[in-house]
Amino acid sequence: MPAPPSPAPASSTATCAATDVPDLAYVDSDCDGIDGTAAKAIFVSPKGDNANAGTMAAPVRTIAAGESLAKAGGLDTVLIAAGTYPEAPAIYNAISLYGGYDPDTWQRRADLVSQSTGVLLADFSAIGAKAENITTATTVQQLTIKSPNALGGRSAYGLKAIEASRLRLERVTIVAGNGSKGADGLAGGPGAPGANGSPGKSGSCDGNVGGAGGAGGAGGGPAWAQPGGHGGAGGLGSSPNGGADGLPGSGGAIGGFGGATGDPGAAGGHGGHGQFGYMGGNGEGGTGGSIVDQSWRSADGTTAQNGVAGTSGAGGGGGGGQDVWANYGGGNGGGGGGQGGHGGDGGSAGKGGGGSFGVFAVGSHGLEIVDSTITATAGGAGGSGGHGGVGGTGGAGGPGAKTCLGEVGAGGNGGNGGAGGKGGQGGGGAGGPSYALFGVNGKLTVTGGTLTFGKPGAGGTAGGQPGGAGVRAGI
Ligand SMILES: [Ca+2]
Ligand SMILES: [Ca+2]
Ligand SMILES: [Ca+2]
Repeated sequence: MPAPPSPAPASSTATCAATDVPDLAYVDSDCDGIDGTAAKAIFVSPKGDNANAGTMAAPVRTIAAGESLAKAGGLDTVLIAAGTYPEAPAIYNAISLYGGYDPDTWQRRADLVSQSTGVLLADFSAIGAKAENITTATTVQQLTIKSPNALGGRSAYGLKAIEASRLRLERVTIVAGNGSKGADGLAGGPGAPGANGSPGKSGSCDGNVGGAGGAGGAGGGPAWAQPGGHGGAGGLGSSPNGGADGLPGSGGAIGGFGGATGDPGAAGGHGGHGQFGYMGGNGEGGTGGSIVDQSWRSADGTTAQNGVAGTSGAGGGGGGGQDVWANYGGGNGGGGGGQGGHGGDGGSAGKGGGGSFGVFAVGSHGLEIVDSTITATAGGAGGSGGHGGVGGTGGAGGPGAKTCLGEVGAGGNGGNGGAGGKGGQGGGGAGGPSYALFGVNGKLTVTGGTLTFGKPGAGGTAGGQPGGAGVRAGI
């Protein structure tokens, strides 16, 4: 019969376990000198070098390098000494991150801060850390994660969690930077001015030939404001008909009546003026936003309407001829009406402002947040819509001719075109929101800790709505 095994010494092996997971009581359960198992972890320190092997004696410098070594070595633990890391950690499935270690002794304390500063991405959004596809239990413990402020109307995310259902945050501090103001819309261009009416042609004292009416102002192509009315021709002394009436303008301006034949012939009437165009409608302001490519996009405003063109002036009437036999005179031509000014272009829309999100989660059902401090700061304001362009001035009516007025009638002046209307102001963008926790398609579990949100961004003029704000929304 074999002898019974001798009892283990009471001092050491009885209290040492086979494994040691880093925990918030910092218990060195396997008695290897640190909280955690030194032989099965990668070490990261501000005093490290990425050419090192990542051991306790030879740590690496960056969290990313530590994670690479853990992956390559089939390890699941990265221990991070106190200090600052200018990076945005990617949190990988089944590789846990533990901060709060003394960089010299690798002892762990509550007052030691291991902090990453985050980065600004190429699209100008800011991110502190990103966890994606976490399907196996993965822990981030005693780490401080910050993001810089976003730029270019983009959002700042402390932690972006995409399908990170098995992620557990313990005593983590997350601070998202400010969302950025949305871009203002561009001002609309001014409307082109209307063309002037042409002067009437001169009549004659004795020639019995009336002057032609001036052409109405025209220009800018078929989509443009209607041309002014043509001026009436001067009458013949040998005819009882008198000068011709000017043609009406586009908006109903009445042409000047032709002057009667006589001695002297009567003057033609002036053409009526066109009307002012009216202002284009403002664009609509943005409200709320949506998730696009796993990021927040506050709603933009819409572009404003263009101003409406002014209407054109009518032509002046032709002057009457002189009806004295053998001394007949031809009346003077009326001036053409001026063209209406084109409307100013509407201003373009303001863009939505960026939000500030402590944790932004998409499809992360079951993500746990324990005794952590999550802070969102200010959302960016929505951009203002661009102002509308001024309307073009109306073309001037052409003057009627005024030759030999002792014998024949003057041509009437053409009416002026109306000025174009101003373009509307573009709609303002929605303000960026501020939420400590925000997301879709998932449900987070929060135990203890502190959740704080900041001031949401104001809506841009005209009509943009402010962003939402709160401790948590959607998750
Ligand atoms: Ca432990
Ligand atoms: Ca240990
Ligand atoms: Ca005459």
